[in-house]
Amino acid sequence: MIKDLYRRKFLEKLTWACAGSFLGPLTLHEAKGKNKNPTSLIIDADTANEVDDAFAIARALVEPGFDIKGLCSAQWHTQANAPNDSVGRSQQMNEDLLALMGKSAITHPMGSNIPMVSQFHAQPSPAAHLIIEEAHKMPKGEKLTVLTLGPATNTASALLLDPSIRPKLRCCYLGLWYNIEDQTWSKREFNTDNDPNALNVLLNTQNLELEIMTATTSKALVFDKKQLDRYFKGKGGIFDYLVTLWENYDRFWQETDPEKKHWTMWDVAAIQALAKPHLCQKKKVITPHDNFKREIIIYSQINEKAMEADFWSSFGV
Ligand SMILES: [Ca+2]
Repeated sequence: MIKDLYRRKFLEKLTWACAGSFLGPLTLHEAKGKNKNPTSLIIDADTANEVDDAFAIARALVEPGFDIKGLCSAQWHTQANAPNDSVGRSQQMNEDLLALMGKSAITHPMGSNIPMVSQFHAQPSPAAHLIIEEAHKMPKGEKLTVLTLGPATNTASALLLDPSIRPKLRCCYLGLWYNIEDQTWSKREFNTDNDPNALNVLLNTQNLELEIMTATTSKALVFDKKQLDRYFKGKGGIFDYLVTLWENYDRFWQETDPEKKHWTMWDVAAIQALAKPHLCQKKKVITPHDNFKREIIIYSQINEKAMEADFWSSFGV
């Protein structure tokens, strides 16, 4: 706990030290790529649980093809060291990231701090209400994309609170394992474990557009610390924030790679799939056997090398 508090305070200091120091070049880079038909997007992230959420959010914030309607915070609780206020930690990091990138004007409501207790009971939160509000604002025939980079608590709650948003939503979920050869699913996966009821709402809602970036597919995207240092280290602002996050995160889950030379960027793969759909292959599959039987989409393959190259170049470094 002391170590965690120390890390938190260190990152807070880093944020304020870096804030505003690298906003100009990002703005210039963004302005070059204005998109006439951007994807209306809400990102919902358990940002503080791991490193890759922050990399993914930073990438999304420089994507000219996105019209970001909100950045929501999500809970997680299944890690041994998960704090009691996990959604508050995610919220704080979301605010830090937005401030560092000059994007604090993007709405950033807090999500639920607890998962759903059943598939029939929503956990109301400002995040769930933003999803409802923005879905209703979408013009006729257009959908709001909601990308969950953590458990789907807020999205599923929005659907339960106001089922009339269903035709206005395209839900993109990061999680689950899927064996393409055997056509079998496994729900023993971090985001799913943190709210299995919420995922079941998405799977069981008839006619809900649902795309899943599985852990099986996204695990192929692995960043190298040498590349991170080459492109970001010493550049200030968001760049050194992400470097520091990588270097200071306590990777309790594995003994291999103790020097943290590599990092699996699951969440970045999910963002890149929306930003650069030509770098992915999709496939129609049937939902898990214990869910309502219907067709959904999975990302079956990604071009991880091209995704990584695009990641670095999107920042103009
Ligand atoms: Ca995440």
